[in-house]
Amino acid sequence: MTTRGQTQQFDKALFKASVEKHLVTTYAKTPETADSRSWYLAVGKALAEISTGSLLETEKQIAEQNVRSVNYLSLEFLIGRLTGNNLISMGLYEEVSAAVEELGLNLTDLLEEERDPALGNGGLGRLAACFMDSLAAQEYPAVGYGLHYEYGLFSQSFEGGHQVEVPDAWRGIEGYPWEVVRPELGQTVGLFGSVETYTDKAGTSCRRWVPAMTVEGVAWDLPIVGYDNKSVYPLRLWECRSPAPFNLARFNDGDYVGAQYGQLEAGNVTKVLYPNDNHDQGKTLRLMQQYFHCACSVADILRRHFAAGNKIEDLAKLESIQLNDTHPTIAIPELMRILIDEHKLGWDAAWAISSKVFAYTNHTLLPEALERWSESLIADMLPRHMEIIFEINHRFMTLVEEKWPGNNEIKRKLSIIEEGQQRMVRMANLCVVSTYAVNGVAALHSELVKRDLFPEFNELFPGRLHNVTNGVTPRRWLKFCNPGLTELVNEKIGTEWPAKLEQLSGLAKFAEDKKFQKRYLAVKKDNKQRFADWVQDNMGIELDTNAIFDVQIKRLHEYKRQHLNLLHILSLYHRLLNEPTFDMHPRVFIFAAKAAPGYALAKDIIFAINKVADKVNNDPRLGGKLKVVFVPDYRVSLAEIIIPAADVSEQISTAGLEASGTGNMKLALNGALTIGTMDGANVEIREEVGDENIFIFGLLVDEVLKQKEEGHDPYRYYHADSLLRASLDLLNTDEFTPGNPGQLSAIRQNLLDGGDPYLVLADFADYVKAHEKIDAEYRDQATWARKTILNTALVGKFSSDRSIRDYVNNIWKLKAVSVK
Ligand code: GPU
Repeated sequence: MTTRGQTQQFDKALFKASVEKHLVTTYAKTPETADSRSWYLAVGKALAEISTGSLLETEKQIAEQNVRSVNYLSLEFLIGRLTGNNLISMGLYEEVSAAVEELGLNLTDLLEEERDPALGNGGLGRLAACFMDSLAAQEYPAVGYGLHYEYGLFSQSFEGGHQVEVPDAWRGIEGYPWEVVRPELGQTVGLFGSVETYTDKAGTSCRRWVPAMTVEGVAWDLPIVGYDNKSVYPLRLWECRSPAPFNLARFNDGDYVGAQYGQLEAGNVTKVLYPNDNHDQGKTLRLMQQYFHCACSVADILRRHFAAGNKIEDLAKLESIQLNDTHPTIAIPELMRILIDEHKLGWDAAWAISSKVFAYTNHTLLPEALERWSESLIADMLPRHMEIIFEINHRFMTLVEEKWPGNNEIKRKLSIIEEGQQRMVRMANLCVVSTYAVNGVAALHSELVKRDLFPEFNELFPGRLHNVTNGVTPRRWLKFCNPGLTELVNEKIGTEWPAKLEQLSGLAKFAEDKKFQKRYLAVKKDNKQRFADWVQDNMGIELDTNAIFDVQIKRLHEYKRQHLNLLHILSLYHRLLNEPTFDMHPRVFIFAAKAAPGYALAKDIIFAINKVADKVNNDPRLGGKLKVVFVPDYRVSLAEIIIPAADVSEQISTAGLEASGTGNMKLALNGALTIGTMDGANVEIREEVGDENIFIFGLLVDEVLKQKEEGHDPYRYYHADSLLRASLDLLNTDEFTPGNPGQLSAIRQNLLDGGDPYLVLADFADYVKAHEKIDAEYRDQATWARKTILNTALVGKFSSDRSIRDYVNNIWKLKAVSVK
């Protein structure tokens, strides 16, 4: 692994001594008795010692310069393993590799001991992690604020093909070596209670919240190490604890268990990450998590602001707060409450600040994902916040009345409060009304936000709605995960590209170069072998690396259409067995996906793919042409070995429903060709790589809308297309569930009698055709090589460094601070 100039002072002997010291004093092992995990922990702690020093120094220098920062508020940060990545950013990969070798250890093996901190569900949480990496790499002052969940996203295993969820104690018993607790940053957070009116010293009548209980927020910092610089930014995660260890009075009364009860309840707030992706569950404890997160984070932002000697009036000049989806929206009324009730600002003065501090990113158009909280729930838990939300809405309705006099229909539509059986607070509406910038996450998505989701808001607040196309960090998603390709790229275009991904375009001129093609394909082959070995070791399935590795890795969701992929596999199975002239290049279909525990159809799809895999992987009639692998427990560290091994990237959502996608970017960067719909960032990937280097199929957004309007009739497709019919009907047999017909029929049922809500059947024929084209083009290895090289060369736009610069230039207006 090649590294850039090291950015930290490094003394090998001192480092080894530090590792051995931590092994003994922190983890109570001797070099003789230590296992691999203890060594990993000790190495992690020795490195964290270096990064924590830099974190404090960065905090100090930024505070001294008193410059504008962004605060990224997110309920999820799916950071993945830190050790390998931080070593690359610190420029210490080779040095530490050599140091641990002298201790008789192998760095690659040690890195495998780290559990992924799975503090997110999928794309939204992973984006937040890439953004923190890019902020630090480019030294734009930032703090990430999240929650210190005791349990991250569940780990997944399969029993008889069914998903089983196991709690994810990501910190282990010893704690995570990279985290450092910051007791001096603790916060107290109120909950429940009532609002009272009182008269202040000046004789003015005021409102204030009297909470019924409080909980404590404990800050844990994880280091976000800047690539090739000296900046280390905090990812600050709040843990909820009870204020006192236990109730002493009751303890002394002898009620020992009852006395600790309060403590158990407070601990529940940050006990576990809600496992829903693109879906709002509306649970009370979730609202409590959101408020706890926001209250601690806003208080910490204000603490920093005042510690640097600033006045409250200058808050919007110095701080921007980015809301990652609506999950942290309650931060808005929380800041208003503090400005009005604690700093005694009038409404207009408070609003002038607050409405210039917050900005909001929308990540979905799916109605079931748009958060709404019942008024009664908010009023109960956060009575003062509910008052403030009503006041924001009241003033907003006045604005709407001015713009569209007498138009009650528009008022009903735009109102933050949704009337009905029980009144609901629409968090997205609250965000659009109360922020200075709203953005979608890909060009198409942002257009749809303007056109379909918030058209009137766009008229009312011209210029507020933006686009910032998502991106991914090239450090983790090329340099770290694909060392073979990294070396090849370095040789051709130098070593600056991990910080300047546009430079990859310099590879385009080698796309036709036979020697380069051979080496590029050899790297791909090695990566396929690395993954095939993993599958052999962990799943006992043998894979042929000459086959096309066709990859769909993402959360399991109907709109992402893993079942369309499955139907295509069934069609190949059917043709191999029934069409004597049918031939295909060997194909391995690779899936990885978690389903939300309560999402029945998603779990049915996992079960069906697993059952089909069992059969086709062991059916001699198929001549080894068809393999299906469902890799359990999808997570960042698995993506790091699947992505470099992929030939084909499945991005097949119903047009208009995938806001952006980011896996599509990682896969193209690593040389997989996309088969995809005109959805999300696929549209922009096509623009960059050219129509001949991507396989686009399916209905366009407006065709989808039209078909839904006119009434989509799945049976029309079923009767007209015999291949589709044969594929669907296989789900009703016991072909894959011997002796148990009907075990897979829920999917068929949903597609035929359930109305096929995601238009799987409408896109099937075109999808099959696109796959036939892939098959033909893969057989011509020179053509394939050119296309895959051009994919790597032409996706430089999708670096999260560029996304962050877009935010900085158009929304946050930050200046970089170079830490000395
Ligand atoms: N996304 Br809302 C999630 O991963 N989870 C969510 O709850 C919501 C959105 C994703 C989008 O589905 C995906 O298209 C996008 O690339 C990603 O957020 C980051 O913007």
